[in-house]
Amino acid sequence: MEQSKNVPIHILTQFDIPGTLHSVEELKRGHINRTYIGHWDVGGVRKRYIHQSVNHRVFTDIEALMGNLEIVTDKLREDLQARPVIPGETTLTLVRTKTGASHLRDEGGEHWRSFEYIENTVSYDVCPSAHVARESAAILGRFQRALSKISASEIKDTIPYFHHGLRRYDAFDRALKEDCKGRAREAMAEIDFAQSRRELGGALISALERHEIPLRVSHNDMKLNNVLFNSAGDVAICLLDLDTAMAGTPLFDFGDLVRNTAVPCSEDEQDFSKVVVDMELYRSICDGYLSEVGDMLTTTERSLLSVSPRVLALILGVRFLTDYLQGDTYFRIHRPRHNLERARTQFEIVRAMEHLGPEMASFVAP
Ligand code: GN1
Ligand code: MG
Repeated sequence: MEQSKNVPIHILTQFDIPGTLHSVEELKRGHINRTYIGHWDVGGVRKRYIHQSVNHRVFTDIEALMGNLEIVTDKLREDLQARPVIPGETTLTLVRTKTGASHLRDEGGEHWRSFEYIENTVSYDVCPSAHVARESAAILGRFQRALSKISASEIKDTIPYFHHGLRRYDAFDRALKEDCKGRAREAMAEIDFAQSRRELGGALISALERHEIPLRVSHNDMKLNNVLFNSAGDVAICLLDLDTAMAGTPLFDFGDLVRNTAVPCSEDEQDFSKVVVDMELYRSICDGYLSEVGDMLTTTERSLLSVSPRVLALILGVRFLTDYLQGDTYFRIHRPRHNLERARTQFEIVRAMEHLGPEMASFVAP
């Protein structure tokens, strides 16, 4: 059997899949978990399944994580049954073990889980069209609307203070003070940038903590490549990566989607002539999103929509920079200084959006 390195076959074969495992290949995506495709022979037919090892240094409470996943996918399935659906529209389906467990721990302490593979789909790392931008925003809106039926307190925090801009700045301050790898001197420009935008970093979390906007369940990792499209690539049918779905604000998701979808380049693009906000993509995201949740958002939420992409890009940039200063212990990197480059790109996005402030606000004004 062909096999990716580090995959414990004896763990995968304990999942309730009525066939034999033929081969496993790694799906190279994500900075945190490791994801594989298992090819199985099921009654003479080749079938695919997703197998994933959850990064337990990042997700320390696996029971909370898997519990949330069940609550969220049940609610999404309920929503799909309660309204006219788009052909192919679906949600993640967990495959349990033969003894009914949602996950298994291997000898090295990694937690493994499996999902049904959703066939005949495509996803995008870089947004190819206004139509795709609109679709991805609409599926986000449907997700938030469905989850508005559960209270944020029913879901556990899988990573506490995840988009808490002020705490992210505290962690950055500590990393900078320690400078354990002596890297601060080559990151001075980025450090200065981060320090000059501290107030922006706290904008959304302060509104939440002052109860100016409601706490709701949000996805919290709303990247375009977490949206599956149908095989023609023009209809969004499933939202992936539900591990950080927890209490937050829809503004985290709208902001995250805009920062990575309306800026059509890779997250580590170093040619800054490409790091520009495409206003047609932005406008399509606004249209698609508001068509689904326009009547759900409060006036204050709506008035913060246009600033949220800036906040999310800044917080992510600060997280990349912090990880760089700490020696790249959190985000998987593919080359030296990768996290510093990622931080630069996010800060460039913040700059671009600062110039477009009033124009961005005009499409989402309450
Ligand atoms: C991480 O691993 P991935 O790509 O799903 C990170 C997100 C970042 C994203 C940036 C748990 O997500 O917060 O926005 O990288 N996830 C976690 O690409 O930290
Ligand atoms: Mg993720």
